[in-house]
Amino acid sequence: MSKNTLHIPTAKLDKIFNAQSLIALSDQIINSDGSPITPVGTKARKVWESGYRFEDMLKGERNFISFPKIITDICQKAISALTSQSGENIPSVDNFTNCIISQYNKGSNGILKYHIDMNKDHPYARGELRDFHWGEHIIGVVLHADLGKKGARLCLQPPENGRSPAFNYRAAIQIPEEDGTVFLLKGDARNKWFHGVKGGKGNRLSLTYRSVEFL
Ligand SMILES: O=C(O)CCC(=O)C(=O)O
Repeated sequence: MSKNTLHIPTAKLDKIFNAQSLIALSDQIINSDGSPITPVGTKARKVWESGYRFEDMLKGERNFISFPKIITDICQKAISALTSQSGENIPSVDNFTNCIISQYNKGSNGILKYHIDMNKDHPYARGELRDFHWGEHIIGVVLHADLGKKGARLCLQPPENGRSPAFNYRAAIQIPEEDGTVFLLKGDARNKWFHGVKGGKGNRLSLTYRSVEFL
């Protein structure tokens, strides 16, 4: 699994939303009874999830938390950017039925531990076989990048002895990030390599879009 052969298509969005509008954005994610979604996570990483939510699906629930329009619009822009700038052939926006907003606060270690999102060859979560898995294409949009060499960013490393590697920033592939960077995880980058987010000096705000396939 050579670093040189790993292909991670990237693109850049022209117009990006400021941090203020993103706080407003997370407020727009509401439950079906109109109450706001409570973010989950830790002090280092706070997450708002919409669409088919992971924890609900684990319980066998199939309720769908509508995307705020802006979340759908950004997904469409990201698909168009990856298509026009990287020549990618990506399923249409309707296929992306899960979105998380991740707010990373400064920290020194891996804020998001290395993992591989469950896939068709491994539809397991927390050690159990599930009746759904995430689709092949995972789109990331960096709305607010933590700039600089030591900034928080997405890292990828291959497995070590078949397991999750320890964070090694020198060995990792680090995607260069700026506000508006879009990346696509598919193929080996999505299914074989581990990805995670290393902590940085400042904050980072990202959107992750995934499709859900029910078995
Ligand atoms: O924040 C990111 O860019 C990546 C998020 C991610 O990999 C995940 O939530 O599984």
